[in-house]
Amino acid sequence: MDIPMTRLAHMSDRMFEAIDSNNADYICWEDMARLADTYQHVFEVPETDRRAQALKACYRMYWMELLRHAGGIDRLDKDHFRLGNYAASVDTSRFNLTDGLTSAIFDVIDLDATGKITRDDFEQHFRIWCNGAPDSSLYDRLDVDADGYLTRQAFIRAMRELYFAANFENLLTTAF
Ligand SMILES: [Ca+2]
Ligand SMILES: [Ca+2]
Repeated sequence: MDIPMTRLAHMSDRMFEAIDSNNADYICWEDMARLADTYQHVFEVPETDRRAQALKACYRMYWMELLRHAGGIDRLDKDHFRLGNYAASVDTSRFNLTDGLTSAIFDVIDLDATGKITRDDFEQHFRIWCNGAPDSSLYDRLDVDADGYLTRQAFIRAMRELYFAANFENLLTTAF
């Protein structure tokens, strides 16, 4: 399948680089599991907390979906990862991949269960994926009502658009 260099492909490649933390040029389940562990560590979620377990279970489902779409292999290089993400994103027959995973991530970030995450929470999340803090204007744009918090819905919507928007800037201004 020939996949155009869409926003999703771009995000997939950035994700691949973050997940492939030992620069092996392929990722396996252990790499994905380590990512879930990183969330647990960064947000200081106890091992026994249901939300930490749910996040790992979601990553496991995500991994199984990627393998299913990539076809009979148990590790993924960057192209297969991109193909898997693309196929999984258009196939809603199993579960809504990004929303389910994003919601599990939100639960871990929102450890005090207020239903909202702060700028600090958001920036810690961002650092798991990127070197350094995000441009502070990103949070300002996501926190449309400027109350200092992102709700679950706003967070899920923001992640959805980061993945799928061909033109993230334009969509941000029209979607909220
Ligand atoms: Ca909170
Ligand atoms: Ca807000």
